[in-house]
Amino acid sequence: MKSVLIANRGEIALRIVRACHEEGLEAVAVYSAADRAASYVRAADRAVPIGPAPASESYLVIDRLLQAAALTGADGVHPGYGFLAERAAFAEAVEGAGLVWIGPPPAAIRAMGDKTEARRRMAAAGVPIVPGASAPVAEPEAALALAREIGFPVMVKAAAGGGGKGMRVVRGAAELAGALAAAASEAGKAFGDPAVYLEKFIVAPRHVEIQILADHERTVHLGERECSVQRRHQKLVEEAPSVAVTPPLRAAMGAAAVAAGRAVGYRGAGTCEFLLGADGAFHFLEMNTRIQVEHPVTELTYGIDLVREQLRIAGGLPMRVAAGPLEPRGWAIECRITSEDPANGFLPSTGRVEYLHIPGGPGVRWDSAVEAGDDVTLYYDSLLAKLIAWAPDRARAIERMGRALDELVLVGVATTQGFHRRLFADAAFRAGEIDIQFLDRRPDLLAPAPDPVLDRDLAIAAALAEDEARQMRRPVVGDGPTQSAAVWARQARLDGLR
Ligand code: MV4
Repeated sequence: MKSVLIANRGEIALRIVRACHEEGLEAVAVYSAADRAASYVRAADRAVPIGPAPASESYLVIDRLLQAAALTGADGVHPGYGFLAERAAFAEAVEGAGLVWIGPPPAAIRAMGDKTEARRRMAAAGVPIVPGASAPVAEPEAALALAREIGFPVMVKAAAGGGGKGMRVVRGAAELAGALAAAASEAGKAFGDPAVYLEKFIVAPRHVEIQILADHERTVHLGERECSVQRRHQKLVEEAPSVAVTPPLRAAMGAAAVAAGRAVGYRGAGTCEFLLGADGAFHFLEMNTRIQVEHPVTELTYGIDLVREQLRIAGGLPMRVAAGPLEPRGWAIECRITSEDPANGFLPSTGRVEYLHIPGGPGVRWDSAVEAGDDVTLYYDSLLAKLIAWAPDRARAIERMGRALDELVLVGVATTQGFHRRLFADAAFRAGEIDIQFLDRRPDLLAPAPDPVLDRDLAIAAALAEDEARQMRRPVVGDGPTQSAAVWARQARLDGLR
């Protein structure tokens, strides 16, 4: 492999460009009309336009991506995350075109994409799954019998699902038929497959996931990431390791994730998601057959560049991971800085990034392709940047993140920065008392507290700025020999204030 086409955009495209360059590979970017001036495009060695702004007409069009590879002579394709990353048909099309697919075998993607098949395969491999059924159920009578066997509360889930769509909690028999119909209808619309199945509902668990890496010889795990701080299935903060995972639990969950990978013939980087109960019991939820957004916290605690390893493995090289048990070193935390407005129910915000000051200094990593002058639109997901802090322990990683959040200045669009500052100052978060319902209990963290003093100061600043802008707009009259020095001086002072 000499040249990699990156079938993605934004921060992950830039992340892959960087890994390609360190591996001595050429990087080929693709871009929609909305991304033609993007930094990741300039960072690549070649770049190919693939269509208009909507992803359905650009980043999701398999033929255009393969044409871009043919045009540039790229011989590998990295899908990043999102878009086509977990479409087995795309992996097959890439391989069918004689290119190297930088991802797991299509059969592994397919096995894990069907949630009931994944459950059957995991159970057979000895991976603990959530108690429940591993075949779809359609009839309310059959579902009721199953639910009574499992015990309420149960969860109705889409067989083709994942990520929270087509999911319903059912607390008693009376709600079951309605939930079954609602979940099936939602699943049909979202995935083109109305099949649903039942699981025991696990109350207030943590979301803990295990990173695995597999080459042609070995399958290893790189410990856990704690991803419980989320809102409506959108992760906001991830950390490694987890306060809830002891070394023996890490070994057990790691062994389960390695068994999961082996059971489907996995290769490359992948992640097994688990629910971890307060009692320390863990249950396999699903496997993500891609590099994930939150991969940097694993990189920083295990000293491994996951994207470079993906490139090596796809190229047939062995992964550069020591034999024998690996251990996390220190603590890493990631904040997802998105263009969502906490003051407005996390509604996506748009606009131009007018000014950007990027945090730096010891232990701080900034993964982003956003720069001042960029327009933030509604065409793609709202992730602007990942701010990652590493330190020898969790308390210091939190201090460091607080400091980095203080340094960050992003003007022009509303972001989640303020939410993150409140979170990192919060006693419960600092004590590690988090589970997947944490933010449901803490609306106070989600929205900024009203601050009359700040509002007054902002009103004064806005009035002064408006007054200044008016003065700037007033034409300077009397230009020519009669122009007085005082007018020139005044104009110069106003220009200097601009
Ligand atoms: C669950 C669950 C509780 N019990 N399954 C959410 C998305 C999908 N990946 C699976 N999800 C869940 N499945 C059982 N049997 C709770 C969730 C869940 C969740 C899981 C991980 C991270 C955040 C979550 C938020 C709400 C619900």
